[in-house]
Amino acid sequence: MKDTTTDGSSRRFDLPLPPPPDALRIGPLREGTFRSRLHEPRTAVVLGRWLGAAIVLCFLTGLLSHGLQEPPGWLRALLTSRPVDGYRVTQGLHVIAGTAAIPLLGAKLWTVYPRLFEWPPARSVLHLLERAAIAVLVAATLLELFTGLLNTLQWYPWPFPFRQTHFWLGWTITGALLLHVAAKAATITEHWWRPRLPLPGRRAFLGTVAASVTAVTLTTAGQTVPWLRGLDLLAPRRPDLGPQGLPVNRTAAQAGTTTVPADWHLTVDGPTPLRLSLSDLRALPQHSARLPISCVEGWSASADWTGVRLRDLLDLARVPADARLRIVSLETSGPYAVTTMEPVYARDPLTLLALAVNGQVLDADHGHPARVIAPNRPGVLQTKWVSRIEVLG
Ligand SMILES: Nc1nc2c(c(=O)[nH]1)N[C@H]1C(S)=C(S)[C@@H](COP(=O)(O)O)O[C@H]1N2
Ligand SMILES: [Mo]
Repeated sequence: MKDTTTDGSSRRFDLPLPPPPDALRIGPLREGTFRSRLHEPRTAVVLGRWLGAAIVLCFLTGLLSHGLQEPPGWLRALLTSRPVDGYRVTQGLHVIAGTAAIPLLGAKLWTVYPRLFEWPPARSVLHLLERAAIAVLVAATLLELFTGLLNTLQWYPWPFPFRQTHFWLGWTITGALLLHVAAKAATITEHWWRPRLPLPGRRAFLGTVAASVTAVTLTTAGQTVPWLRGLDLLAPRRPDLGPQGLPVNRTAAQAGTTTVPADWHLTVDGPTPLRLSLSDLRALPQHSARLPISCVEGWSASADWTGVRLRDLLDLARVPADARLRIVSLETSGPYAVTTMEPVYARDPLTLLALAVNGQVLDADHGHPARVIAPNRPGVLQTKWVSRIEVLG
């Protein structure tokens, strides 16, 4: 133990810093400012475990969602169109865990915030670096949860792109969290197990935090978990409200697709190119599938879709089985006006160019005259108002 300081950092690689003059020790920097007994390591460790679990779950499900939205080359071969509800579950968990992390982060920061005023502010270079890593961790986590929450409300009051920022903050948090856990390893191990002597008030505090997490989860998870729908008081979306019983993210009016041109037809590229009117499409064999729309914002809803199997259209156009597709919408601008589809989805018997939903011709807001619906995919890729299917080779 002789190379280790009380907080577990190694002295051999460390440079001590001179203590600052005591005259600077004013305001909250004075000793005895923070009186609650609950600003102590066991409480911090218990909350850290819960928060850490939520962060890890968010990170893993977030990586998956990011990868599915723009699969890099190596991932393309690994994509699967099953289970049908896979993305609904992983993205539902992402938003549920992220929402639960908000009260957890609040409680954790309250427990440890007196450390912000610890004296001396930095004992050594290593201590300074450790504190800098915590500053990064706290700032990145606050920003991540804030942008994520606002994204579930479809509100983007910032000039940077949401998804890329959210993604890189996720990596920053993960790196800073690993450093934090490594730096605090000694404290974490010491306080991991339940102490013999309970601290008065700790159980009540942790119980209150657990109750808030449960309340927040129960009142928002109904946007994706059907049996919690009745409790869905705070979620931004009711998955059963909207035209034809489905919510809408971007309406036809917003996309500029309210009036479909009278000569609308679907073009399918390929060795035998197709040009099909709506009645041509209706004359082809129709299939139905019950598939969810699973929005990255965390709401999801299943519906009965009817239309032409995409693979039937591709076979008619003699498109090679391993071809990737580009799906082009009538919408001329907007991030989802053009999307890419890998062959596992394109060739799945459940993937439809849907013309109807829940027994009715598609509403303009759901993509009339035709939209893509495929299993186990993010909602952003379920392109509405389709006009052209191109072959990427
Ligand atoms: N052309 C086009 N298709 C689109 C979008 C869009 O903005 N433009 N939004 C997507 C998103 S984010 C979702 S969640 C689903 C929503 O489908 P719905 O409005 O039918 O529920 O459509 C997707 N298809
Ligand atoms: Mo979405």
